[in-house]
Amino acid sequence: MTISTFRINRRKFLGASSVALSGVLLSGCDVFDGLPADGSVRNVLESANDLTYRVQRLLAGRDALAQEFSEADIRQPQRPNGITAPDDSVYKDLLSKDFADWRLEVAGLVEKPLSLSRDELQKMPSRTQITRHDCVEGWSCIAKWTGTPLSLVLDEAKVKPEARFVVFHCLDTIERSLSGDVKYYGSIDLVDARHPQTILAYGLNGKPLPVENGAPLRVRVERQLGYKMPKYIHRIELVDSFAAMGFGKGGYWEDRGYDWFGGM
Ligand SMILES: Nc1nc2c(c(=O)[nH]1)N[C@H]1C(S)=C(S)[C@@H](COP(=O)(O)O)O[C@H]1N2
Ligand SMILES: [Mo]
Repeated sequence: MTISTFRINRRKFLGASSVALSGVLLSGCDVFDGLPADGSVRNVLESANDLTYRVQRLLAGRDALAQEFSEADIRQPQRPNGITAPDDSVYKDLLSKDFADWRLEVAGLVEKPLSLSRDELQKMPSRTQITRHDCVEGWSCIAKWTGTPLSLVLDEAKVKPEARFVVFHCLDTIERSLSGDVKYYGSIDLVDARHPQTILAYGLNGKPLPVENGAPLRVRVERQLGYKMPKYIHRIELVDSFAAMGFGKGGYWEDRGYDWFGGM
């Protein structure tokens, strides 16, 4: 009972917020425009977040796999969404050299910080999976993703025991405003980071990952919603808290009201 009530609140909130948020992107007005100023919606949402997270962890089990599909289920290209052509000069420079100078940095609470080229990542063992991508905006796409299991990269970097979350830093600017430009960022916990289907993907449907879907590297976290899978990543940071990042909620969309645990 309680759970479904919370879930309804969350759905309503998401519906209202995507309207408000698209206004934000265009007008640069207050990010919580359209919500009661007293924060009541956000308070309900925050308790719902926490509850959904813990209940889903309990019900689904920590290692449950997302459904995988067959080649025949792939009926269309992966629909690009969010930023699809970063116009950041750093990104465009990297792209113009086919990402030869691009590196994935692994930093923060690790014993051995890494700086990996695309070749080095592709030489590591890979995993290919055909999965369904669900966006909160209400569409889904089945596609085949190939990449390096994130757990292998974390093992290589030797995560320190105090680390709790993996933060992904991206090259694309998602918001431009007077208070400064914001590049996309997001995070997951170490349980999801070490999940066997969590990969750093460089391949899509048997080809190199296209720019619109996040070249040269994007995250796949198959039991979560689309916004939990940052594209254009260049730095992975192990942290024990989100306090120093954005508004402290762990991601660009989370800082603007979405669930931190965007699970399904
Ligand atoms: N860097 C970055 N990552 C991102 C986004 C974005 O705008 N920038 N959008 C997110 C959202 S809301 C979705 S649904 C998926 C879309 O991935 P796709 O373009 O491959 O379909 O990427 C997610 N990751
Ligand atoms: Mo999305």
